[in-house]
Amino acid sequence: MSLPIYVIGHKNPDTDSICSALALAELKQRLGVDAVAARLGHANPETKFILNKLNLDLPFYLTSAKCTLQEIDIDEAVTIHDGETIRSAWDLCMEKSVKTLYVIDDEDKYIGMATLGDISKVQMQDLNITKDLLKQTPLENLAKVVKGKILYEGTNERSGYVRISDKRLMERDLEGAIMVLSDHEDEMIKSMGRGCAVIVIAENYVPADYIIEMAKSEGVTLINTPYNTMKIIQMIYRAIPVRLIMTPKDKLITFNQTEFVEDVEREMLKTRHSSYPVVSQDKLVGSVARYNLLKSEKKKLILVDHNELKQSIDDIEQGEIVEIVDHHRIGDIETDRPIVFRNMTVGSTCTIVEMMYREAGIRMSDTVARLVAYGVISDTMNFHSPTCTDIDRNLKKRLEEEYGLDTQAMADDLFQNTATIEGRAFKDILYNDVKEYVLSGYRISISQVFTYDLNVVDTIHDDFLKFMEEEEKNKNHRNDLTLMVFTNVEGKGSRFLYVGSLSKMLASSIDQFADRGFVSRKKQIVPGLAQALV
Ligand SMILES: [Mn+2]
Repeated sequence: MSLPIYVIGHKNPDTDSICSALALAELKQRLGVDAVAARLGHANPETKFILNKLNLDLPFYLTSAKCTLQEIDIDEAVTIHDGETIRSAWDLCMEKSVKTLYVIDDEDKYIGMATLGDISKVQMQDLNITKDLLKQTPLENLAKVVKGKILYEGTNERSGYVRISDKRLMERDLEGAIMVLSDHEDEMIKSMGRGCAVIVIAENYVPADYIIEMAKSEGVTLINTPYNTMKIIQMIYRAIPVRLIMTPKDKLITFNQTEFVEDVEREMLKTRHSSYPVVSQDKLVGSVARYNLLKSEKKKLILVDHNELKQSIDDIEQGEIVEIVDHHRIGDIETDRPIVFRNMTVGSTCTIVEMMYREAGIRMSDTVARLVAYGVISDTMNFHSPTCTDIDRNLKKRLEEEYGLDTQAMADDLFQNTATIEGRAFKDILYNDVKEYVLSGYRISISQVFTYDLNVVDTIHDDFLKFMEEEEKNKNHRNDLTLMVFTNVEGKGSRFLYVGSLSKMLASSIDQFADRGFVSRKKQIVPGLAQALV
């Protein structure tokens, strides 16, 4: 199994990060790379509106960069039903070249493990132990293991002892014994008279009717077999069912296929089995050994629309970053190997992805062209934001001329349907698009929401401030400044609400942001704050 490369946007995904992930994943696929778009959080209503419009499913939610057992190659679990004989178990081990069999019940549920060691022990260990096992062995197993036929099934209880005919036959305790006899009917009569439970008759000898009649009246089982007495004795102990010699699962380590490889590795170090069962809802899905873990690869990741650790998947160090496509400041990510790191000062990541299509000489599909259009419309406030560049405006032209898209109509439709804060929960407004920064040692979080009508902010002003203060109070680690930015969706200015210990100190600077018509968090607000904090 080889895993796809995951193309992921940032946490709290915005439209650009989802659209660019989808568009880049498709480009990679068309270039022959097994890539799949993923996301690191819930899509916002705007993105959902777009995907719905384009008839696309949400990308898959990637929750960890670590691999689980179901994402790496493991071995087939060779299984055997618990009632099977240890002879069948041995044959199966030889046939499949394995030392371990996983035992399942009638419902195919995993119940234990039997190793070659467990099987050979039966032949080597003290007969007293084996006798107890043989006592519990079903009659059908006894017949099966000697390729025999049950001529009559009696009721006598078995002791577990196996006896042959010898000079001292009449001195021995034959009560409940399994007799292995040849064609001597007088021995059969004697054994039955002394209370044996089973007579296994060698070389297909069919006893006379009166023997069968006697068996019926004495409660003795008669089995005949093509084997000779020597072979019968050799085989008879192999009739023991696997369930009697297996180690039950509660005494063993079992892994679930959703467990992480590194946790499995740690658990394995505590024990020294050669392989372990992997289950899903009590059913076996495979067998895992140390070498499976050593051979397993890390998850490969392409980051789009972000390049900072805290904006990416939590355990990113467990994965392998193979490429970054972004339009934000360079952050703190380190890699072991050289990678393609494409960072450009353009309005959206989708803009860069479209360049990559052109560089590869591949025309975007209609759906990808629309994804790219929505991505850039969303990220540049329909080409009005200060982050918008000539490169973005050229893209707009190409989308209109070469792909026949009406970007203004797309933007109107999108914003009218999604850009409103009216009726939205405060929690949703505050946390829908949050970015955290450390500036001059201060923890600052900036939330941004876009809306058609900024006047709505007046109606919620006091309540929203109260809400922000409450939220801060409940945090273990408070921000020095929490800033909520309400921005007109087409870039016609913003309104600001803020709480935190820096509020007083920064109040006049932030008021100026409003006067100066700041709309870009990245290009205007963050640099503005940084300057005010120097
Ligand atoms: Mn972006």
